[in-house]
Amino acid sequence: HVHGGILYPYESETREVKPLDGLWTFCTTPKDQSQDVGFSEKWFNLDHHDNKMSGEHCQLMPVPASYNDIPTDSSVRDFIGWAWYRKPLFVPKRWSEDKLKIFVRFGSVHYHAIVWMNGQQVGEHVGGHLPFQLDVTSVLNYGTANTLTVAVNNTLTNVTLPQMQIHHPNDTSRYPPGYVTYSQKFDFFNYAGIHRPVYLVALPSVHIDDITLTTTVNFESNGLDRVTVGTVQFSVEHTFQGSEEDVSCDVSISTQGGSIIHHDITSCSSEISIRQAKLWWPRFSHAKPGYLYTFEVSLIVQGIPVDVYRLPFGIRTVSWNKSSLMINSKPVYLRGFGMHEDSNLRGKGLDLVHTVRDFELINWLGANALRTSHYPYSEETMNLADKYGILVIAESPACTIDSFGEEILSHHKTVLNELISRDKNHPSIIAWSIANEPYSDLPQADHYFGTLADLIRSQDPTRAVTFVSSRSWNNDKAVQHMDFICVNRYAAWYSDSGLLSLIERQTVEELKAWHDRWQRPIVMSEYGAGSLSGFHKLPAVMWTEDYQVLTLHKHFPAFDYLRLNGLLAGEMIWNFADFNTPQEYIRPGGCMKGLMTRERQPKAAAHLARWRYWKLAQNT
Ligand code: GCB
Repeated sequence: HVHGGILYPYESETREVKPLDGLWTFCTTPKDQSQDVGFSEKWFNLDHHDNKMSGEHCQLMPVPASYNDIPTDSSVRDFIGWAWYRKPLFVPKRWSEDKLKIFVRFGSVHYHAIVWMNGQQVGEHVGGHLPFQLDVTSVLNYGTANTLTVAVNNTLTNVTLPQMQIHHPNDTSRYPPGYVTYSQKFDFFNYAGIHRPVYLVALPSVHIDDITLTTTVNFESNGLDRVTVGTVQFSVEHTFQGSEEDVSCDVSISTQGGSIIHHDITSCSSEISIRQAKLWWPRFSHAKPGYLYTFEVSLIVQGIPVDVYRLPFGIRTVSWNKSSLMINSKPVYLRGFGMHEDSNLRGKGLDLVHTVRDFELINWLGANALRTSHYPYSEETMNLADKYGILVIAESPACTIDSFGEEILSHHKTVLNELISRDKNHPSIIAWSIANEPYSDLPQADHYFGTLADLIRSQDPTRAVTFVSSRSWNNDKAVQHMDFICVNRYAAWYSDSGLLSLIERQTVEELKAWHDRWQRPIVMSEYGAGSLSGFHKLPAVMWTEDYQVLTLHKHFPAFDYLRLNGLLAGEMIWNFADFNTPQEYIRPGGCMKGLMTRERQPKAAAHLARWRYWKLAQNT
């Protein structure tokens, strides 16, 4: 059902975008009814006089947002199954007169979504973190009212990403008959709903369907000067059915300031050289963000311009050797953190206040990198990473997977294809992470990760392939397929709890062993300690801000030793901010390893990280 390309819905003179965000009707399946009731009673059908999407199980719900934390009732917070959304909308009459193609586009819906327009099913999508768009041209009522209905199921299983287990306890002395419980291995709350913006997108019937841009950088000598030459290879896909000879592309490139530095009418797959190119990287300080050009293309069919799209892009290359990652052939040392899309009340719903605040804080901290742990983040986040000049390890939603059968493998391939197709043009993304902390010591992990690494390389040979291991350097079966290796370790927290004095020795030994065995760049992708904001004790104990500060501080000499000996390519703190998790006795209301509180204010450790990262910024 997913349409070919999935370009970001920018408006242009030929493209109209109508946001559908706002308050929608929202209903969970009533507790005493079967999960199928919405389908058997046809809640999507408008002809019903007794519209079932009203009553006690229904309310108004903001979109985008997770539905879980907005009502005061734990039955919505903990709801598992089919939830229903509905929104009335109008479509102008001129949209039918202009013979447009109309799509409804969802930034993401967690997890399984089925979509109806005016009672007709128009498609579905499985996977909670990536966009999809469905053609609704033939089912819309032009010049009058329409109804959009979405059924969303957040049930996760052994063949979803991430995975979750369903239990049917049969001890009736403790559980009522038919009782079901769920357990998940991944450490973040399974927020659900329509998480990202929803748009109607009106495109010309023949339109630009996809654009792929890749860049290379060369240095030419020009007498005494060295001239930077950026090359942009582009390929523009379109929906014209006739002969390719009738199609051309009017392409221009403009600078950040808006001056046009290249203009040509060419074939839709070609190459452009930019002399004295401004590279996207490095950014010298937080005042100088990543440099973005604009690629503008007008699709010309039989001599007539039909569609215009503008794509921001940066010129840079990514490479690696056995000890370093390199941008534009220069080693770069990553200093950053893993993050989460998570905030108070909104859950995983996109909130641009939070998204921009996060990037302001990333700058304040002096970080240069982040990992989209443990799933693809919003397109808006990726656009901001490009603008702020932050390096991104983009992760697929495979967190802590422990079975590697053909069904999950095939879904994992689909997800990686969708991720690469969405994000391939972002200069910020330097690597694709296949998974976080899988059971990669199992023998099946070899075939599973080998297959996925090959798939990624065939789709995108311009970036590195990695994954995040919590296994050991001598039993991990996935690592052999990677270009660089991410390792998570919690010295003095999950192991040798409270024993801060062991951190330096253990960190050096551990990371050195990985490098010695595999001879690839190593990134410490998680380390840290939980702290309750405002809780202090001296001498420090676990859960105090003081202990978190010392935990980070004790790692720094180890990192410096490794870095200066070519054994470490980056350090990433777990986590940027506190975030919500399932209820567990090791989680006092969430994972508290944030440098920031969940409200995005600094804890003591944030000041230490800031001091460290700005110092590294000067020395590396
Ligand atoms: C990990 C996981 C991360 C958890 C973290 C923790 O290893 O990758 O998802 O949040 O540990 O704090 O337990």
